[in-house]
Amino acid sequence: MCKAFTIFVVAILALAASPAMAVMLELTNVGSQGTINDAIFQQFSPQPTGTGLIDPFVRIQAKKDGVEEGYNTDGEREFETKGGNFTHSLLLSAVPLVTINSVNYREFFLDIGENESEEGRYLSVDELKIHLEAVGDLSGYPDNFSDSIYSLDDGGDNWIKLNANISGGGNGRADMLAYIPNVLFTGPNQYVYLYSKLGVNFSADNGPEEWACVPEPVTFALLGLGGLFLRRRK
Ligand SMILES: [Ca+2]
Ligand SMILES: [Ca+2]
Ligand SMILES: [Ca+2]
Ligand SMILES: [Ca+2]
Repeated sequence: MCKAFTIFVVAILALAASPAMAVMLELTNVGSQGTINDAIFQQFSPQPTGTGLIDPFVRIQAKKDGVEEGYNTDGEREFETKGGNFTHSLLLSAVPLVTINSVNYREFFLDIGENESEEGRYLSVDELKIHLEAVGDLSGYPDNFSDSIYSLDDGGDNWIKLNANISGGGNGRADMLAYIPNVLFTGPNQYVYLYSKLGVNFSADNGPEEWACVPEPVTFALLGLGGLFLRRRK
């Protein structure tokens, strides 16, 4: 009896000491959404007429299928970050501010391009970190960077599962919206750096992945938010 009680107490203590449970957010159905560390993530398929509206600020693509990571900068491109016009510095003023249920968020789009096979269509967003810095050409990640203002993995190894086929599989149409609480974007630094790592849980393949912002003013009525209109503020 005494031994059983001891085992019970040890089990309770072990449970209390274990790290917070990791979250796997599944955005594999139309309009599905969820929250990780106060940021809202939502599956989103824009109308194809949106071509030209989206302005990518970082393009990431693995050389071979697998894991890829990168971030936007005007400086040296690291990891699997691609050069050219699709990767550049980003000022906070260029990131749309939207209000959802009376809370202000900064809005980002992710456009993934995956092969359409049964397994290939899936892609995981395994890390997402946002930093604010004084200049737009930093490199040497993460040593030369300030602490992140947002991290997907605060509190556990969280990740997001995407299904590229909902938006047609390829590039040119966004797959996910990310809403990061605006209250986190404080301080004098105006350059936004978005670091992400994809493909750990579900492999990256086929075309590149791109994070983007949509120039204001645009108004969307989003599925999955109960038809709620998101007001873009000037
Ligand atoms: Ca896509
Ligand atoms: Ca894949
Ligand atoms: Ca993670
Ligand atoms: Ca891809």
